[in-house]
Amino acid sequence: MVQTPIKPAHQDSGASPQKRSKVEALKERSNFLREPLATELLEDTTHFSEDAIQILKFHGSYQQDNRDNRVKGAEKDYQMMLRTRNPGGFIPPELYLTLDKLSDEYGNHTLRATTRQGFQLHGVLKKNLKATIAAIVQNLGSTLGACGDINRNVMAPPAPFKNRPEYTLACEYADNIADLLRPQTEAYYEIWLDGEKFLSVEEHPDVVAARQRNTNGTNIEGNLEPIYGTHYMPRKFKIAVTVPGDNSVDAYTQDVTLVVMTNDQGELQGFNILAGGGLGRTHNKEETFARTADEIGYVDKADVYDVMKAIVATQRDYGDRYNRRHARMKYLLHDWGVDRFRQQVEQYLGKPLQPYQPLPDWKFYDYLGWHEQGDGKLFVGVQIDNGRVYDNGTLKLKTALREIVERFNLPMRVTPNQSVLLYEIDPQDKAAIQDILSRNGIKAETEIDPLVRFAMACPALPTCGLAVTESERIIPSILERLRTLLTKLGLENEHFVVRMTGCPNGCARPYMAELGFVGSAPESYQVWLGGSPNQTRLAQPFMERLHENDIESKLEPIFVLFREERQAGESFGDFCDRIGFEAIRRFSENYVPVQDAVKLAKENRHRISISNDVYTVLKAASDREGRPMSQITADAIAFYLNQQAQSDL
Ligand code: SRM
Ligand code: SF4
Repeated sequence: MVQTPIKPAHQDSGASPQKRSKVEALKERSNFLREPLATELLEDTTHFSEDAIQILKFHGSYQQDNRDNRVKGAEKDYQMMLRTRNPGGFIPPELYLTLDKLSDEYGNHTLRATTRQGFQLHGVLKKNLKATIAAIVQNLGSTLGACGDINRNVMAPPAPFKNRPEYTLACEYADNIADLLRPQTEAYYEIWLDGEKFLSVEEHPDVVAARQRNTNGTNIEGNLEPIYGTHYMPRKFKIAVTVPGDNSVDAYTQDVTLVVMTNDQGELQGFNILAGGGLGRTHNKEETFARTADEIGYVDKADVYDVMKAIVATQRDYGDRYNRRHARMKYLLHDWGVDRFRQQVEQYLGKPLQPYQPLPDWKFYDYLGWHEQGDGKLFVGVQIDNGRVYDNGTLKLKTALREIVERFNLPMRVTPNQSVLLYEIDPQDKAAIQDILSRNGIKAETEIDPLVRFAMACPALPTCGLAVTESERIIPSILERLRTLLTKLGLENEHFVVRMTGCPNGCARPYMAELGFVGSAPESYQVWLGGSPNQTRLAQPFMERLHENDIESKLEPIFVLFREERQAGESFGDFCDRIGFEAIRRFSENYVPVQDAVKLAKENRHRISISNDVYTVLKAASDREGRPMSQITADAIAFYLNQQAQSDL
């Protein structure tokens, strides 16, 4: 067996010599992702061993337990989570209907749209795992490489515009790059499909040729996995392909983002490259951090697969295989700097990268609601709160999506914001589809509180083994409380990007939010402020532990300062970034809460009479500003007295 040439991390980073991480040895012993998984799958047990769990991840599944059902001394309620790999979020109708059915047959009756445009099934028992994966693959899906130390689901803007070639190109290249970096081992088909190989579409010939081409050591000669080698990647690896100006994919958070560059005729010329983004971190471990990607350069279209291989080879050969906390490519970029990273990529590529080309400003799009597709057909974006597809009282999202896909045979694209777009809609079917949505309680995008619309939360409890706090289950009530608070402060029309996670791993990308909540202790969150509405700037940690009971009292002063000192049109995140945490802290320390101010005013109250006209004006001002009439009166009198004092001078 030809081994991956692993360069010891300590030779590059100056760290002290140490042992390669345990997962490296497991990958090496696994016989290309087979063992001990294949053997343990045949055993009549409820769960896999620690070693098998690591290999299982490469097949798109995590072993979990329902944490709500933990009982001291009893075996955990083991269950598997499955994640699909579907580049650009593409889900053909037969796959959606299969997932929907599997969730009822083997899962917990819900589906979950993820932040990387996939679907997850939760609650699958070990004994049903094979049947579940087999059904997914037989219905044009896959879970191979959705998790594990490997290229993950490749993202692309979900909008299915047919008259904007750059969008079609982004999806096409997301597909092709996913194919290029697909593991070549047959283990997946052997284990889950008894050796039967299903491939939904033929690979593009350029992809096949690029995979075999060994430019300057990008391939491991003689290895079954020419690009990855025996040890696959040091850690997970994430790629997005987008179009200029469309930041629906959170371009700065990926290991690599390619930006499709076209000429005025819409013909593909090449790709801008961003690299080195990543969000996972650990509380109180300063050496771990969220990082935004750097602009690396530009390549002509002919070089796109080779440059992707060059970047992968750089991380494969120089990424840290000793310390998994330091193994993501962002740390290589951080430790080396952009110039050294670029030089290494150029060495594998065999030519220099060209300068990064100017781009328009980035914007975030969620594509909810009805849109023209550009070829006479329509698409509709349907909001899924925090990605959870289920029937809940009068909101019957699961029923609605099933009925629409079943009746109209529509494909969908999962969005990077945990929602879905149904497309290829004949305009004559619009009314019937809208009727199904309305009948099942699904709000039009204009009826959704924008705080809710632009928010995201990770699954956290009860399925995620790493969760410290609630996230998906608590965020609806937190958003409601934020809305009430904002309304009380006269900011009822305000909204900003809120993202929440149950731990610092960053699955709902909270570090790019304008207001991020990151689980830091039971019922408490680290608060991040200052991200931008278009997700181009990293937020910063403002508060280490905010207990969920203290949300109003701690955030009220920040919102009041925002109300008083924002510039025209300035967003909450931009405001926090401009004014700085020092100013926010100073203001918060001296702040008298609105309720207390009212109480104080009541205690020292003396009655005066005013005319009906003045009362009407005062009342209108109070409604408009969301402040008590007593406060406005006090301000007006203070202003008057101040003017008098000035004129007396
Ligand atoms: Fe994630 C681990 C869920 C996107 C960073 N993530 C996990 C696990 C599998 C927990 C575990 O290891 O046991 C979570 C399963 C929870 C559950 O019950 O389902 C989990 N991650 C998710 C999803 C489902 C969150 C969501 O709300 O949709 C997302 C699945 C995406 C997909 O379809 O592939 C998801 N995870 C992300 C993202 C965002 C992204 O990729 O755009 C990040 C931050 C970006 C990044 O990778 O830097 C992310 N997840 C992590 C990390 C920290 C990685 C690191 O570099 O330190 C972990 C833990 C780990 O890998 O050790 C993790
Ligand atoms: Fe689990 Fe943490 Fe990811 Fe949330 S952010 S899903 S708690 S790993």
